Amino acid sequence: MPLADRVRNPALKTKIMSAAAAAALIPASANVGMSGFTGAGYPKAVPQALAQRIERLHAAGEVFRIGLWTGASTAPELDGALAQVDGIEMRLPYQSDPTVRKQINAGQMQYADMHLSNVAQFVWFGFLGHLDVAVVEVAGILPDGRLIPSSSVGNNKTWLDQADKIILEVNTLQNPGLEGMHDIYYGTRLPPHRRPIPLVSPGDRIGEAYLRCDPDKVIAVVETHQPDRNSAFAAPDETSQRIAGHIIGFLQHEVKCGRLPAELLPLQSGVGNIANAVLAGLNEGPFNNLTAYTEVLQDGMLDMLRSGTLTMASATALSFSPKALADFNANIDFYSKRIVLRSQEISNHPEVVRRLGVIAMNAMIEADIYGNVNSTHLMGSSIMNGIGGSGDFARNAYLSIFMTPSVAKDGAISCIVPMASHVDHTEHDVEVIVTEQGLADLRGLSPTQRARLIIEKCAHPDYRPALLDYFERAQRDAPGKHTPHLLDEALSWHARYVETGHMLPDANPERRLRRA
Ligand code: 0RQ
Repeated sequence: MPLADRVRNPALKTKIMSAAAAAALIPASANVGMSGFTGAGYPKAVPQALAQRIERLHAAGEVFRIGLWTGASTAPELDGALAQVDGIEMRLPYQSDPTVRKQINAGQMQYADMHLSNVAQFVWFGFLGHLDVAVVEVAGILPDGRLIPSSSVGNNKTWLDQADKIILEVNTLQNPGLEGMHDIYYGTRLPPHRRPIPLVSPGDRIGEAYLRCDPDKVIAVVETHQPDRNSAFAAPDETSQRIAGHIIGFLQHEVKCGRLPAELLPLQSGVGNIANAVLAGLNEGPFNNLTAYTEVLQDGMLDMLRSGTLTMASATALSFSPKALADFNANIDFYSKRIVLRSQEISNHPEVVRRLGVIAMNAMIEADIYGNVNSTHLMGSSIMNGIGGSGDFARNAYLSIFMTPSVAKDGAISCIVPMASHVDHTEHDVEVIVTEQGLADLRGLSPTQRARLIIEKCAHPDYRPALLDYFERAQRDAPGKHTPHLLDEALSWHARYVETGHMLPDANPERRLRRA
């Protein structure tokens, strides 16, 4: 559908301009709220034009950087382009871009890694400073100025509400059939005037299909005709298939014991290949009539919707491979009856997650023997991506499951360690830990009971003796016996890896672990 048919408001039609002209309207040091969530629905033309402008200004000796706020991760055209020209002063709340990651870890870019459900309300509270400009991708503009959201909603409602000025990118490549799939809730208020969020089932519609927008604040309308990131997923490997198998077996057991209904409870699934493999396993597995209350709808959930295993999915973003996108576009009438896209303050809302009894399944970097989980930092100090929504779900879920292969980097790293080098999810928010080795059900256990189970069920056999040795000596020598640690040794595995490239003291670096 051409731009003229997408922009149906006469006043906003007069504001159509080039991306370069729009980028020129963003002031230096501005806080800019851009759309985008896991590579979906992010602006593409304006950030690239802004990056070119910044490059020219920097070459001329001027300093020009912005505060960049989004829903979650974006793509090379946004994060990548702006980071490559050193154009980002402060990034929040989530990223997964290699250049951004490198700059953060080099200490050249500030990064506030935040629970995704908190971002919108923190802006209203005034916790993050003033929002100067919003740059939001939309699928179209109605005659009355309301906006048809794109492939993600994220924080767009808040950016449009709170920013002084708005730049709209109308993406003529997005499927017009997206119209009607969104549910934007305008009932949120500030404490002490808050009311319960009236959502009691994943498919409930509690808001409006469009984003409200004050046309007087719009300073530019720009056309984009570029696809979303659309990364492909790796085919499930043996490790992820085994992780999926353990989780499915556990869920079956829970149904048998009467702790879960036959159709389970709404599923939340994190990002990445392992999460996608678990969904593929569920699609072939024994369950039917499932629902999802999640952030990101990946290929796995689309397959489940198509097969009927999943009847309804609520999310804030669609993050598909090119193959899944083609299927989505070809069958959008079918999917639009089964998908609701919401603001991330609702898709991740603690109150709703707790009410629905969500089963949260997220990947992690490492867990310690007591069940504390690190989702964000490598060797305690380098950021990987961010906590994203994992904390919103983990703390409030009916069941919170964390998964990882038992080892990383060809076995040089154990993902089960004596003490986590960074903690995102404390032992209190983690009910189940799974690796390809097995599953540890930690519910109701004391720290030392948890430690035995995690070592026995989840650790790789090459690390199990060293973990047991640490745990036994800690029980003997630690001053406290509740969560026994040897403080001078607890992080020595990480320190050894940084120094020698392997967590074990006697490891031959050439050695490759036998596949257990
Ligand atoms: O590095 O690619 O250089 O080899 O970390 O590891 O196994 O490919 O895992 O892509 O599924 O990501 C936790 C990062 C897992 C992700 C995390 C190395 C490993 C590899 C990636 P290489 P994998 P995945 C909702 C939920 C937080 C946000 C979240 C994440 C790389 O899932 O960002 O959950 N989660 N959001 O080699 C050192 C270890 C390691 C390690 C793995 N113990 N030490 N390196 N690696 N384990 C969605 C949103 O919120 C948007």
